[in-house]
Amino acid sequence: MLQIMVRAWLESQWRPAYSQIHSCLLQKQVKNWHRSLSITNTKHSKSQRRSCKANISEKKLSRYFVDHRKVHVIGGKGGDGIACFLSEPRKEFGGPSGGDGGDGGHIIFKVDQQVKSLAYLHPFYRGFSGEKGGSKNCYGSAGKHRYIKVPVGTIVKEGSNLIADLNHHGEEYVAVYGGAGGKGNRFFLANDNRAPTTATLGEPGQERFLHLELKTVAHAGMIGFPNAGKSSLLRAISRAKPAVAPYPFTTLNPHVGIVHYEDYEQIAVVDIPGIIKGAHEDRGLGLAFLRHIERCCFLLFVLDLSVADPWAQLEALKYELEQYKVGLSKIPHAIVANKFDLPESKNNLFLLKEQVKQRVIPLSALTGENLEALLLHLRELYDDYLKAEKEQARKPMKW
Ligand SMILES: Nc1nc2c(ncn2[C@@H]2O[C@H](COP(=O)(O)OP(=O)(O)OP(=O)(O)O)[C@@H](O)[C@H]2O)c(=O)[nH]1
Ligand SMILES: [Mg+2]
Repeated sequence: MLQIMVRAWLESQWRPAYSQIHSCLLQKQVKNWHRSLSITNTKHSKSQRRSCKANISEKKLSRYFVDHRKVHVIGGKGGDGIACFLSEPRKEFGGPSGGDGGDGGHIIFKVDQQVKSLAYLHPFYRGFSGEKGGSKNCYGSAGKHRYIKVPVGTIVKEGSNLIADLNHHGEEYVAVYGGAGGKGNRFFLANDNRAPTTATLGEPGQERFLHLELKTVAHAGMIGFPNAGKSSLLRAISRAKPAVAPYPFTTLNPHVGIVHYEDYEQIAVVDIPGIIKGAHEDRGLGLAFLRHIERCCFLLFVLDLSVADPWAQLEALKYELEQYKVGLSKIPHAIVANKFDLPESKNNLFLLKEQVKQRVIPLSALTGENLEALLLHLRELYDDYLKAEKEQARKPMKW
C-alpha cells in the first residue's frame, strides 16, 4: 500500500514529458525508497543474493595444497614422582605417601576426511606432560593425547622406511608415545626399608622426525599432456571446478571430482597437472604429481585429437609413468580422445585407431559429445575393480 502511495506521489511530481527519460531512474528511486521503508523486503532481497564461493586461483591453491611435510614430534614428558611422608594428628609417622607422576600424552595422527591437505600441519609438536604426583599417595593426572588431523591417503615415513599408511576416515597412528610417569616414594616401601626417600623423575617422551606425504585417494586418475582437456573433462563429468584455459600448465594442483551414478555409486576422478616428454628429467612440472595417481585403481589417458600423431602422446605418457614407477602404465586404463568436435580430429581418430589396439573413446569435453560412452566405460572399470577386491576379500574404496 505504502509502495503504491509513494509511486503515485512520485508520478504526480514528474510530468509525462520526462517520463520516458526518467522512467528507469524513477523505478530505481521507488525501489530504493521502498527498500528503506520496508524491512521484510530488505531481508528478502538479501536472501535473494546468490551466495556462491569465489573460485580460488591455482596459484593461491598451491599455497593451501601441500602434499608433503616434515614434522618433528616429541611425546609428553611423564610427571615426576614425589617423596613425602604422612604426618597427621594421631598418625604422626604415617609412612611414605609420595604419589606417582602421570604419564605423558601421546601424539596421534588421525585421518579426517574434511582435511584435504597437509598445509595446516606445524613443523613441530610436543605432547602434553603428565602432572607430578602429590602427597597422600595422590597420583598425578596423565597428559592428554594430542590428535593431529591428516587427510585420507597420508603416508608416514621415517627416513626411507614407510611406517604408516592412513587410508580410511578415523584411522589413527600413534606417532610418538608419552614418557612414563615417575614413581613416588610410596612405591619403594619395602620390609627392609620402611621410610624410603627415593622418588624417580618422569621419563621424557619419545622423539621422532617424520615425513608425511599425501597421496590423493581416487578411483580414476586422469593423465595427459598440458592442454589436452583434462580439466574440461572433469568439469563435464563432475561438479569439480578446476580452472580451464588455452595455455599449458593451467592446473598446478590435483583436483578431485565425483561422478554420480543412478544407483548411488560414486566414482572419484583426479585431474593432475599435465605431463610432458622428459618429465622424469624434471621438465615441465616433473613427475612429483604422479604420487597422486599411484593409488588409483584405473587410469584415463586423455589425448588431444586435434594435434598430429596423438598416439605419440600416449606412448610418451606411458613411458613417463614407467620411469616413475615400473608397472604403473599397465594398471587398467581407458584411452580418451578429446576435442572430437574439431574438424582435424576426424582424420586423427582414424589414424589413432589404426595405431592403438585398445578401445579408444572419442569425445568432446567442450560440447559434451559422446560423454555417456566414457561414463559407461568408467563404470565398467569400477565394477571390475569391486569384483577384484571382493575376490581378494579386501574392502573396496568407496566414496
Ligand atoms: N574444441 C575443443 N576444445 C577443448 C575441448 N576440451 C578442452 N578444450 C580447450 O582446450 C584448452 C585446454 O583445456 P584444459 O581443460 O585447461 O586442459 P588441461 O589438460 O587441463 O590443461 P593443463 O591444466 O594445462 O594440463 C581450453 O581452452 C579448453 O577450452 C574440446 O573437447 N574441444
Ligand atoms: Mg587442467
